[in-house]
Formats: sequence, C-alpha cells, structure tokens
Amino acid sequence: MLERSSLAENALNCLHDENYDLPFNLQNLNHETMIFSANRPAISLDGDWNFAVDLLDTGLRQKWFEMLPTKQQDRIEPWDYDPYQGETIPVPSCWQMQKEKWYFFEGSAWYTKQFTYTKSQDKPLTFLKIGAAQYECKIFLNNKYIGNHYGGSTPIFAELTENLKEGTNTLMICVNNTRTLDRVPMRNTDWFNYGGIYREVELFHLPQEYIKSFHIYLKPDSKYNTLIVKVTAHGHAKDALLSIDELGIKQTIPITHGETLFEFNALPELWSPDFPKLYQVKLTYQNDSVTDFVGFRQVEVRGTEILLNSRPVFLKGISVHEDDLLLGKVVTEKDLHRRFKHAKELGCNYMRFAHYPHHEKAVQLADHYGILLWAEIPVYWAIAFDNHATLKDAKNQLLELIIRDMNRASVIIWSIGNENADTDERLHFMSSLAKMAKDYDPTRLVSAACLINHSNNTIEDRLTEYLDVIGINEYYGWYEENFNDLIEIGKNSNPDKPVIISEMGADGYIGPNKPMSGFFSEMYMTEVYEKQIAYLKCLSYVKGISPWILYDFRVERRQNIYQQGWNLKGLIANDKKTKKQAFSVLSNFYQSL
Ligand code: GCB
Repeated sequence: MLERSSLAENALNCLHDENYDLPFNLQNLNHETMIFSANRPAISLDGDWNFAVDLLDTGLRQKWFEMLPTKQQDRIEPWDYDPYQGETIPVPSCWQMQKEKWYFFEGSAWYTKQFTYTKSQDKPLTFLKIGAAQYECKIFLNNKYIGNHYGGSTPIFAELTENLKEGTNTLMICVNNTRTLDRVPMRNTDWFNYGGIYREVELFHLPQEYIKSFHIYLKPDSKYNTLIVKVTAHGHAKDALLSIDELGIKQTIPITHGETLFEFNALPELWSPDFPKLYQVKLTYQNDSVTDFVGFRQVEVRGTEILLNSRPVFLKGISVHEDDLLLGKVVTEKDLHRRFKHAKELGCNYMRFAHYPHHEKAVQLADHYGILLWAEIPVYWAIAFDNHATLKDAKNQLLELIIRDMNRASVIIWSIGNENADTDERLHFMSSLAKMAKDYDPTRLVSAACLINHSNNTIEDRLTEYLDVIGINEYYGWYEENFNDLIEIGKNSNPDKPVIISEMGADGYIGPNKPMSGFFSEMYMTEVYEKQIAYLKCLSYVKGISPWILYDFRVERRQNIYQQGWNLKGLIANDKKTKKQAFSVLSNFYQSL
C-alpha cells in the first residue's frame, strides 16, 4: 500500500470537523483593501472557469485549494474533486442561468482559473478585483488562502503580489450564496437569490507607489467655486498633480503621510439631468495616474424641498432591479442602455437602484444620461439588528458602495434600508449607518424606506430623525385595500422633511389567459397607477416618486398561476420590450410636470 498524502489524511479527519470554516472567516477583504480602479488598464480573467457546486462544503473541509494538477495514473489515493478538470462555467454569470440542475442551488461553489504572470519592474504590484460575487467569497492563490469578503453586490479587492509566481498561477474562488440569519440581507427577500461570480474579474498591475483612493467633489457650500480632492496614496511622495484640461486646471496636491483633503478654486459648469456635463479629471502620483469623468453638482434639503444646484427638483423616478430573463443578475452595456432609454421614455430624471448596489457601469451611465440615483444597501426586512457582526457587515457594504461611487454626480441619495420594523435595536443599527454615511460623504442625502403606522394612518418611524429624506413604500390599492387610508395618511402626516414615495404599484399579468379585471389584470394595475398619481401629486411634501418597478423580475416566493416565480409589478414585462398600459399613465404624468 502506498503512503497517503497529508491531504488524504485530512480528508479522513475532517469528516468530524464542524469548525472547518473558522480559519477562512477573516473578512479581511473589505473597504480597506479597495483600490481606485475606474478606467485603470486591466487584464480580464473573464471567460470559462472550472466549476463545481459543493453543497456540503467538502472543498473547504478537504482543502481542495491545496490540490496540484495530477494525472489519474499518477495518483496514490482516490479524490472527490479535481479543480483542474470537469465542468466549466462562464464568468461573469449566475449559476442558476447556466444549467437547470443549478437553478435552486444554494451553498458553496468552486471556481478555478489558471493564468500566466510575468514580473514587471515598472509595475511590481498586482491586485485582483472581483466586481461582485453573491454572497461570500473566499480567494486562494497557488494553494494559499488570501482572504474572504462578505456582501453580494460590492467589489472585492485582494492584493496578490506576495503569492504570485512567474509563469502559471492558479486562482481558486469559493463563492457561497447561502441565506443565513446574520447576513445582509437575511433569509427572506422579494428578489431571487442568485449565486456566483456575476460581475467581471480583473487583474491590475500597479507601480510600487500608487493611488489607493481618489475622490473629487464640489464643496457643498452653495458657492459653486471650490473643488475638494480627497486622496489616499501608497508611497512616500509629498504631492500629486491634478489636471482638468477643460477648466485649464493643473493643481499640485500636497500629500502628507499618504493622505490629503485639499480645496482649490474652480468654476465648473454644473451637472444636472438637463445638462449632464462631465469633466475628464486626471490625478498623477509618481508613476501612477488615474482618470475619471466627473460631474459637479450640489444637492441639499431645505424644509420639505430637495434642491439641486440650489433649485427645487421633483424626482420623477422608477425603481429597477438588476435582473434579466436569461442572464439573471449579470448586466451588459446593451441592457443598461435599454434601461436608461426606457427611463428617459417615461420622462424620468431619477431612478431607485433597488435593493443592493448595482453594477458600477450602471452608475457611470447614469452620470452620462443625466439620471439622478437612489443607491441602496440590502438592509432589507428582517435583519439581525442586535448582532455586532451583522452591523459590521452592513457598514462595510455601505462604505464599499460609497467609496466605489463617490465620484458619481448621479448618486444623490444613499439609502440605508428598506421596510425594517421600528425596534430599539434597528434604530441603533440604522442610525449608526446614517451617521457613518454622512460623516464619510458630505455631498449626499441619506434616506431609507420607512414605515407607516397603519393603526392611526400616519408616517411614523423613529428613524426619520436621522434621515434627510423620508422614503415611503405604500401599496394602497394593492396590499392595502382601502385607498382612503392613503388620503388619511396624507392629511395626518406633517413631515418637516421631503418625502419620496419610494414604492407604489400593482402586479399586471399580460401573458396567455390573462385576467381581464381584478387583481393581476393590466386594467386593475392601470387603475392603481391612475389613483395613486392623482392623489400623490397633490401632497405638497412629496418631492419624488419611484414606482415599483421598471421590469418584471424573478423571485422564488411568488408562485400563483400568473406569477410562476416572477414579481409582475413591472411597467414592462420580463422580455424588457412589452409595455403594460400603466407605462403610459406614468409617462403622461411625468411629461405633464
Ligand atoms: C415591497 C418591497 C419590494 C417588493 C415589493 C412587492 O415593499 O420593498 O422589495 O418587491 O414590495 O412587490 O411586494
């Protein structure tokens, strides 16, 4: 009998180990490991990766990531998986959309890819970026554990430099989409629990001294003549150079201990939905330089008004999920352009990107199209508000979102949650998120979809004290049958802040055997829109609406004969072509404003 390897020894011992995950749960890949990546030259690792689903976490228990490529005839023991052979999956993708057998799979899945690396003197550092992986992601390079990340919709950055070798390298990524009680979101959501690496994977080679983060914004003092630059740099150089050619700006930025918050005079034309002006901005630090396309604008709240560049604005919006009939959560440029064209056709100047951070390309395009945005983290329904680890996860997701999109003029609202019960624990949890967002980012408003007290029909939620704008989801005419209650709420509430109706709507089924009246009929959906709009437009403190929702979207919990796994509140069906009648009701309203 041949002597068994340590891997084989472990494969036997690990059968009884239920703490197998502990050494890998460091959450060391987080907002602190992010680097500025927009428009940086990148090497794509997209394409086919070896793939296996792993319901029982056998890979972590048996340490599949330590396996080396071995021929069958050279093996000295049996093996349960070979990361170098077998099924493949495209990256980016959601595994549900690839094979029927993976449709309802929730658990760990292993991705393996080999790539070649050649050392460069100029750019000796290498960083990996995974645009997003749902929900937890563990990264291994050349049989070594690099780290893990929590959060399904924000980017993951890991420095690989130390563990890279000349020639062939093996990257293994374990992605886990299990819904658990401590995650953000928790177990129950009204959207599909897709899994996988569903955004792009890239490598960045950087010089020894490099720009780690770079934010530039208009000073929010209503004077419109000062820009603020916030930089963190890795290196010892004492300054960086900022240039905005179109404004004739070449500005030296002093850097102390790798950081700066620096103001200088500038008179940019202001960005707005009517004039989405972007400037090419370049920052150079030693041998590193980054470029971004940035709009400058100011948003604030005065009384119940929302002001954009000191002028009142009404947010003509629509909510949208990241979902596609064929691709699931994967977005393509084509899909995004269609999304913004539909929004423009409706007459929108605003969108709610529900219920988690959308692809950064979507946010960049919103800048170009002149669409204001509500951007959100998935503090949705029930959350373990009393769990410190959950708060840490939520804070990290929010920071990652803010850091990623800080330069995007389109984003005017950070939303910190959706329809969460008003408990002391929730108040503590969410008010600390609100405070963190405001401390980090002085240029945006903070909101959340808050609660109505249905017993006395008033907007009543202790969280509103910590918000700039009150979001209200209301489904009068649908879940709440008595439409008069909405009128009561209007009369009884007297908020001292602007209110956005962050959701309203009704399902409309337009497929074969569609009902001609009542619930799920297109007719009924249209009536709900007509009644809602007629009433909401008279409420003086309502400063925006984002009806639910642009497209029908997939969700496990909807299974009646019309829904069959879909939420049908889309103004457009899941083919992203067929408009329901309510589309024109909303567009007529927006065009009339
Ligand atoms: C809501 C939720 C949203 C749901 C929607 C619905 O209040 O915020 O996520 O999809 O209602 O259709 O029930």
